[in-house]
Amino acid sequence: MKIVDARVIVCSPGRNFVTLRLETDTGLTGVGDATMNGRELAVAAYLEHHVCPLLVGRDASRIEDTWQYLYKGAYWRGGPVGMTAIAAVDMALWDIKGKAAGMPVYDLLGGRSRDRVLVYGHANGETIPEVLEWVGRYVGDGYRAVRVQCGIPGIASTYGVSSDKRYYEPADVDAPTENTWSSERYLDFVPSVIEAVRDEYGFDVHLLHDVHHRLRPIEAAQLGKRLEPFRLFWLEDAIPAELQEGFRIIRRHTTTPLAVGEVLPTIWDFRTLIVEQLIDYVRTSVQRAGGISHLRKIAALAEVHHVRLGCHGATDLSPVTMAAALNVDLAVPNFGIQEFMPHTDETYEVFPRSYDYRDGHLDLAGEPGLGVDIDEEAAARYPYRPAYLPVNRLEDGTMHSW
Ligand code: GCO
Ligand code: MG
Repeated sequence: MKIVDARVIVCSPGRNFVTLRLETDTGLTGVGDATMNGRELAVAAYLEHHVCPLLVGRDASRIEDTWQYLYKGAYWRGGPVGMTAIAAVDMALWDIKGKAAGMPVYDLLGGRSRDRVLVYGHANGETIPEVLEWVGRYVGDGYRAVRVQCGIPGIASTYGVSSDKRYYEPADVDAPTENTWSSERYLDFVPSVIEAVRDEYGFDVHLLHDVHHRLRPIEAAQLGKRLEPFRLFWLEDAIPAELQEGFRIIRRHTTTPLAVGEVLPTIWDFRTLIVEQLIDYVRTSVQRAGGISHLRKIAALAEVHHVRLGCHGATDLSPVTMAAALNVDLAVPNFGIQEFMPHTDETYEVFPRSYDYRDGHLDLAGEPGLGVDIDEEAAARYPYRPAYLPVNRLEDGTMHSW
């Protein structure tokens, strides 16, 4: 079965997505997600100029060999652009293999290890009463796990807090927005937010919180310690992910579970974190970490060290990544939780999907392949628009992680 066409489709049904579509001489097609928020065209160009020409004529059934060919063959290995491009190819090839076998990809990965996939939703608000209201709505919608983010008094805008509560979208059209940050104000305030949610809703719902790479290790250690009584499911990206040794400091001081890795693309980026058991959840995604072939190796290393998978699932990962993630989530033994932010109706129009939310969980209908596709005619109605993630400065103007 040979690849006869490899096409990159860039569209913006509410937000930008980059999708790879492969076609084989048998007529079977496969899709992969290559979206990198705020830097979309870099991955599109990498695919168009350096990957697609190499794919035409290759045997579509050789998934692992193609992965190794693109990873080792580039010489300049790793990195988010290259790994996202490889991920798209890998997803599309698993999609084709599943269709050729007449099986959902999770069956090719060993079959279901569970009946459905636990997800968490995003509750946020400018103030504690607004946060409580939104946690209540998620609980009312059946969610068993909710991420909680709140505006910080004295800071004009805060990560994770948006006016559109259902479809959080941090990317801005044209130029990056400048935000201001104060770790001191944040640390003074955020424990009271989580405490208020526990007071109102008790301990029956899992609570999660995302620091979004903003603290120093000792600050993160202090926060983890102060949040212990509220038993978070996880504290996410407490410090920048590249500072792996920093997690030793956090771990030494707190038993609050730690999640990290939505920006980490390879198993080598996770090695120290997993092997030294410095984290509890791996947060990367099929799309960031080189596709299903590579993510399942990360998951297997994590399994050995009793670390669980909690894949990134923000709206900048297309429904193609969500479908691929669900196939992995259903199959691996060490699944923890899946992030889920629903896409807009326009996005679902472009990407017909076979997964659905019900009662705090997502599940796939069991269609052959990944269980998702792209409608190219619909995609053509939503042309690309330049968009950037915000940037962040401290109150004195110093650049800080966003
Ligand atoms: C999350 C993430 C996202 C990122 C976004 C960047 O935990 O969902 O932190 O909200 O900010 O994916 O593109
Ligand atoms: Mg995050």
